[in-house]
Amino acid sequence: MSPNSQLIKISKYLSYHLRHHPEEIGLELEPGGWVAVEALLAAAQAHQYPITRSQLDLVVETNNKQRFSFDSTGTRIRANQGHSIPIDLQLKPRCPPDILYHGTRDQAVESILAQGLQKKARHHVHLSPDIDTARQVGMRHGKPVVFIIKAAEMYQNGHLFYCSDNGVWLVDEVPPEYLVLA
Ligand code: HQG
Repeated sequence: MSPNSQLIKISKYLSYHLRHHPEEIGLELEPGGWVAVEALLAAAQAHQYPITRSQLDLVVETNNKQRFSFDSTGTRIRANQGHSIPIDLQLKPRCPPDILYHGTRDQAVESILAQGLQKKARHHVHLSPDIDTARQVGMRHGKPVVFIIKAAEMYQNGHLFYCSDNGVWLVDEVPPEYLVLA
């Protein structure tokens, strides 16, 4: 296996356990979604998925979407966003840029225009700061379509926005009146 594809596999393993199913390897996430690095490496080892500390460092450093962070002491790790389990990322509300973007598949457009964007299985609706990223997110689901989100207007009307450590903007919902097809 090439070093790169090995790191992608480790990233997927980490996403699965740090965002969705920590209990499958006996982990419990602390407030903020953190887990001790030592506990994570021991749990992975105990479940036939040994990861070295230097492999973990490389994944955190080189991951294409900066999906994971160490805390300031380097002793704890978390996924920056994308969780389905109920954890509080302890992010502070922030003022968003005027416009944000959301990529989806063409088959969802009609329902989104009627109902707005909903968070589905995740904690938040995920919004991208640029149209190219949004298009790539949409491509994961099918033929991509991008919505422009009137973020400043939403913010003025009291909707709270958060920004994850890797630059993904998070909101509870986007009602249809703030959506325009790009
Ligand atoms: C759609 C990846 C019909 C929504 C990405 C999306 C992102 C509706 C899907 C992150 C709807 C949920 C999140 C409605 C929303 N009717 N469809 N009313 N409201 N939807 O995967 O935003 O690789 O939970 O458009 O890069 O695609 O995991 O959300 O298509 O940042 O790090 O319901 O996941 O990052 O899909 O992706 P998802 P998403 P990672």
